Amino acid sequence: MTTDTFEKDILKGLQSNPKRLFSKYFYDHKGSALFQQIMHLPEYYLPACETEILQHRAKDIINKLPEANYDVVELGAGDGSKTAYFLDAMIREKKKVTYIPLDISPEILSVNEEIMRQKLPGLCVNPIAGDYFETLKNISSRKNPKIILFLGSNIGNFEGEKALDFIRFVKSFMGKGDYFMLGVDLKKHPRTILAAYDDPAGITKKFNINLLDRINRELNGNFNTADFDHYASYDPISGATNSYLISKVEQKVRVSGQTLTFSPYEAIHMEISQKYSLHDLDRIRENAGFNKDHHFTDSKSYFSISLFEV
Ligand code: AVI
Repeated sequence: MTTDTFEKDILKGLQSNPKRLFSKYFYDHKGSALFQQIMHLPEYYLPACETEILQHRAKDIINKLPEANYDVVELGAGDGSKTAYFLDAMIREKKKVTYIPLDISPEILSVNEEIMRQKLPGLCVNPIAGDYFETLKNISSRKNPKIILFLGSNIGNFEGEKALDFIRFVKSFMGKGDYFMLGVDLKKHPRTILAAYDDPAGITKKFNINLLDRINRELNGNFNTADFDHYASYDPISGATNSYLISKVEQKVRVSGQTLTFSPYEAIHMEISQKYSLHDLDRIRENAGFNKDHHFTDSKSYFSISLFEV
């Protein structure tokens, strides 16, 4: 990503009505560290639920996979520490696996390789650094059947129809006998969801505010972050969790030489974290053109790892 794209996206978003920013820009160095803190918050139940499924339901998932050899391709793999549980189970079930983690960050892929070397010595790991919208092309020519992993509820950060577009895009690189394995946060009690995005320690607020700090640093901005508050809402009908920053006062802010005006209590939409029911997932699977699906949930039914079969 060039500074140009960042600048264009930020200015366009802040000049729109309603104002908006893009959560993909949360993850600079400080934002990534704050996200790690979020992952350890007691209210942010998602990682624990997904890990429970990967640890305790891996065998049930593998029972649905008929072939002996698989390429396991992971989109936005990060350090792969959760995925290691699934790969370990694959090996125990005598599957021959090549693990292909895709991530924008070469540094995190080195950490991923090291974790796999320690936890699963002998596993064949072929990392590919770059934007997975580009690097996915490299895997369609491979001969082994594929399991494409997209974990961590990352699908929830796509707005509306874009989630379905993305799943269709991934499917265009898949063939008969391949599987898409999607980690999805499920609809549940609204208060449980809201608490995950409005933690009392204020880490999620810092995570959102950090994007204003980033704009100040990289785009010569002068946001006074104390003049903004964080607000999250959850709509139990649509399943949309939306995060906003609210301007507490009327103010003018300069970014990249442009003046932006905020009315009192004007909101900037920061992020959507969409929640799905299993029924919603069945519909998405069908609309994306997959044949069948299987859902594997944790003991509280908070989270699903759903397997879509081509
Ligand atoms: C990365 N993504 C799945 C997280 C989510 O739950 O939407 C990002 C996040 N935003 C606030 N807390 C966590």
